[in-house]
Amino acid sequence: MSGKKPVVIVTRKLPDVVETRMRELFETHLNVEDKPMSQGELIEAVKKADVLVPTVTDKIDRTVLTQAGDNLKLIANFGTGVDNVDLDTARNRNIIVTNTPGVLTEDTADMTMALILAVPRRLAEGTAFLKEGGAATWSGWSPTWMLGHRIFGKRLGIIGMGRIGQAVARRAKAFGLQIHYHNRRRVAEETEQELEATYWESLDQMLARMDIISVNCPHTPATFHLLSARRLRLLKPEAFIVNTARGEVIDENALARMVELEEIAGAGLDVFEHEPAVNPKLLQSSRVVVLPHMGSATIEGRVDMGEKVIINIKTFIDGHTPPDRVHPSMF
Ligand code: 8YV
Repeated sequence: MSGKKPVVIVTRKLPDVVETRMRELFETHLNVEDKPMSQGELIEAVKKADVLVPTVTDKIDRTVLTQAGDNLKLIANFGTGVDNVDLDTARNRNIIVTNTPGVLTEDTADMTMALILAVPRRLAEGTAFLKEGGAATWSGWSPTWMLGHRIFGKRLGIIGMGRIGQAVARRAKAFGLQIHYHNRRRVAEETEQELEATYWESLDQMLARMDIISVNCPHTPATFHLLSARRLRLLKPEAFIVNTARGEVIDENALARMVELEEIAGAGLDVFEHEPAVNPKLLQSSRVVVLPHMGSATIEGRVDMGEKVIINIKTFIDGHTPPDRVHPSMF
């Protein structure tokens, strides 16, 4: 790559300021129409790119990677989760993978907290009532109408106590929730003390005792359907579940069935198992608040993510280890 600008193929439209800077630095191929690429188009891209910049909507699987040209040396993912990339095949082919950790932590934690508030307090139902005809017939305040559930004092069980999980815990603590968590590893004692967090080695035992569950772990082979039908049944029928991580962590069909049978009080979902498809049972239920994968969707967050992608590419091109290099063992 010496001398020549590297060919960087970006699979989706990124914020203007990010695209402009990328064009200054690299021979950048943009996707100005923002149409998600097919697997065939991704294969064409990896054949000619030195660097690929994919997003969560691109499956950079074994089939794609085994057809990559020898020039493909870096996959600079625009996103923190790298479950869209086959990390083992990338490593075997000496392709470095980077992600964008840290810069979307606070935005994603805000969205998680928004769902923790929205579902028990029936925010979406109230809005829908007024906007979808109810304003004309509403007879005014009533002492027993639209009652939700208090969150103050309730038990929040966080699955995955990494950066985002901890940022959720900080917010939830300020709202008077009691913090519980399950994680592969127990977090540092100071962190537990700061968050007044109780560690549960057994996920099953934690699930059975929580009022609200928040999923904040990455999707990996080990966390696929971590919340299986069996585990979902451990939840109290009055419990709520919130997921801003990855849909694949929950058995979505099992959850949809429980929602339908009213075996769970409600759910707040920003992510789905088969995105962009959403189980119709979840869409139909007034107990479920659904968002179209908006956790990190702030202009500030997306520009910061772009900046991280640029730094990772530039550092790599300059012959150094990119700051956000991902190793399969991290996930
Ligand atoms: C990103 C996300 O916007 O970073 C992540 O892991 O889930 C999203 O918020 C998306 O992944 C972009 O690729």
